[in-house]
Amino acid sequence: MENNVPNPNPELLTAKLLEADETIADEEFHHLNNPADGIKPIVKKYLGVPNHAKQVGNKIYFTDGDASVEVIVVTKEIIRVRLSPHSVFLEDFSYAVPQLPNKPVEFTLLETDLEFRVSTEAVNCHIRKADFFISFSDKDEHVTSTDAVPMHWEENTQFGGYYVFCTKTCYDKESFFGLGDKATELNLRGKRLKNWNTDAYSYSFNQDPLYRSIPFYISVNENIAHGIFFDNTFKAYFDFGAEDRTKTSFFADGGELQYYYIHGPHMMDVVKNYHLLTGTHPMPPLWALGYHQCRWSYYPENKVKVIANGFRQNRIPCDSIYLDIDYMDGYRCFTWSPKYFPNPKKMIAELASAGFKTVVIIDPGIRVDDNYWVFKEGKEKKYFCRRSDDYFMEGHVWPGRCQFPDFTNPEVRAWWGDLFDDLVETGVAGVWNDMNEPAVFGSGTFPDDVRHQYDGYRGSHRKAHNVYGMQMVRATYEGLRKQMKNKRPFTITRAGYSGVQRYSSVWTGDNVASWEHLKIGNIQLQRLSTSGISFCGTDIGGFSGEPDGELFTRWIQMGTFSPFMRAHSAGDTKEREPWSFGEPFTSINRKFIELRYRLIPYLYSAFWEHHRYGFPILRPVVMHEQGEVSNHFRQDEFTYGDKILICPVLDAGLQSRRVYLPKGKWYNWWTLEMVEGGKEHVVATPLDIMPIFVKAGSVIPEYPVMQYTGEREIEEVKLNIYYSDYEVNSFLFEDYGETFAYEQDIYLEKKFVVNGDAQRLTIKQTMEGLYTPRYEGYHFKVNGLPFAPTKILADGKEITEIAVNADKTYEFKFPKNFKHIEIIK
Ligand code: MIG
Repeated sequence: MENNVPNPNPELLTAKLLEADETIADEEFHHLNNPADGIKPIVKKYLGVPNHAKQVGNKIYFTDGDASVEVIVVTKEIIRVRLSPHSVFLEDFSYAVPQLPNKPVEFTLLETDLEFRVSTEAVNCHIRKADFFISFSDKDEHVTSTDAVPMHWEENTQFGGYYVFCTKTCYDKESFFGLGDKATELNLRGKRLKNWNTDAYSYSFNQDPLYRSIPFYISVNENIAHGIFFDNTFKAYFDFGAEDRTKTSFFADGGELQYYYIHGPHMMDVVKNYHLLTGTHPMPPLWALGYHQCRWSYYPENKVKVIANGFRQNRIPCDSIYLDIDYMDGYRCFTWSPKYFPNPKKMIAELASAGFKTVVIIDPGIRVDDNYWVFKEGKEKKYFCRRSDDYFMEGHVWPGRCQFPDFTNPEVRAWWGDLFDDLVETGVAGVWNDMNEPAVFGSGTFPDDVRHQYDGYRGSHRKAHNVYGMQMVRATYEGLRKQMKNKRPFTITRAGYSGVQRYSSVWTGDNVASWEHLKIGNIQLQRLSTSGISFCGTDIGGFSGEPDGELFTRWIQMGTFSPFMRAHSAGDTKEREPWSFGEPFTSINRKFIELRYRLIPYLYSAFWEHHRYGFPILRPVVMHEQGEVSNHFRQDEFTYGDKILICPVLDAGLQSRRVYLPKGKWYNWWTLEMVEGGKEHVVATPLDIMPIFVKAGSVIPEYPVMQYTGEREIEEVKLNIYYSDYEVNSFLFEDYGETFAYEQDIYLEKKFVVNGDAQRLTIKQTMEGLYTPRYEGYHFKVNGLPFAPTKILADGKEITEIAVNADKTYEFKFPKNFKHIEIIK
């Protein structure tokens, strides 16, 4: 094959890319830089000239005579591209995308003098004849993405396979988002990042890689967004104009060069289509949306009870308590310390009767101990990972010398899932998976040569490393789901790969009690949410180090609006409960945790929008207004669902701060003042206030404050209505909150439409679904009315009991099945 090298010197470019990365083996580095020293230089091969196109169903193959490119029309917005150096494609298998959407899509294949072109209703994929450049354009022929160098590869003489590279043009004003939990600015422009799951205790700003690998990014350029999902589990790199400001590259140490081009034009379309490929979170049990209290560790049993009592005595709502590694017997998974927890079933039952769910940690390392049944079974069944020369993969973690189940083996996953039967029987409601990068003391992780079954597709640890944690939590989730019958399990994991959201929530790992980390966490959660993982949270307060009362309270405030809300701290820190800092902190923490509980129906509805329709729960400002380039650099404000905008207070001693509001009208949650969006506002931020704004026209549902979800039967739901002079839709999702009945359509989806003018405000309700909530009525609170009402008509009947408040809000009640309310001047 002739190497076709259109770029003046792409060798050099790649050499530079490699040079900057210490993790590419030294030997190769040496080759690249000393091609004349007698060692055979690495040969980088480029796609040649496409001479041929062949269509097989929705797949089109192009070849230069030796190498081939496969283009699959997945949907009208999604095109998958795959390269094979010698035209032999691997069997299609992906942990991220269990199944490609398989609705037939209309497309055309066209050949001109210059190119081959695959077109759907929304996208064109161009394959240029001169040089095999692949580019994409929208239906107006506007090019959104184009190769800057043809796709290329290098043989890997040690493991087999290839190092694979794709380099695209990076446009002048192009911005980049996504990529999971990266602890850096929200906009990734100018960054070079790596995906390799890593236990990153006390990570710092810009430290990379961290715990998860999400090889998905979103580009926004000239108000058009597209996404690239590089579904490759090997150690992978992304360069967004860092090496060369005109180029964006993604490349990996092995596997196929395979990526999905996902067309926008809006970031939201890209995220929804990424979810179409990789799935969404299942509906969480309602209690998991409450406040969680964690610590390394609460033990013995009595300490756990003291903490639980502390919540009830302080009247601070809480739904769950976590048991970290010390609950086990010598850190052996699936055992209990007879000394600290002599009767776990009784303890868990007592906690449950006080409204607490118990969540326990489970690590992947299994202690090598022939008297320990889990080890014995795993050994007998050959379930532990082995090295390439067949000896077991051994490493030290908490229990001492350990072996590790190969979670990429479906039989091992089923076995692991069944191991939870005792824990479930004991009453455990949720499982926390830690150390599953996998982390090993000393060496960091497994050596590259460890073998994995990989669901029958075999591979070394190089291929399985980034999915190990995801497959562990998958085994956990599937096992729990089976054991808990029809109840929704709760799982949380530290490591993950794209698609992990189908099995778990995540937290951002071992952060630090510092203001800087509050800022990092704020960005990480927005980024996770736009990268497929909406059910996410940080260790509130910071895992290591000591927050003061102010930092802890500001963190609780932000955490109130994290889809997953949990305080956690390392074992060597001072007490870290919401009342540990005295007043005024305790009261403010209570006020915010209560707010969390009040807004549970709103969050739950946002969760449904996520689960069912693929919307992220947290949405950075750029997702609302991507056309405005200045918004590409805003990373403090975000919306929680689509109606509530939050701007956390991220510095000590701050009495006010600037908050940008997207265009439209907003209400200050605290003062009810109406403000115009499309600009920044200075907002007062005394310690008990965090800026919260509600979109005009919203209906925000609210539950009464309870000490835990389900403490009492809900008698009525409060609907906070915010006047608007244009039409706005809101949703409320309701169901049993703990079963999978929603999969059989047992739920209720309510839609509210609010619209007003100078004379009236109308609220309409429609609903769909098979569920009937038990409460009878709504308690309406109408905010921001520009007139004093003389009459309120509900389904034609006049409402006579109206409370008029000093702040010009109006309250009244009406049965929950209303269709039409009119508030008249
Ligand atoms: O080596 O289980 O990130 O949340 O408390 C430390 C003890 C292991 C790391 C987790 C942290 C957890 C801790 N774990």
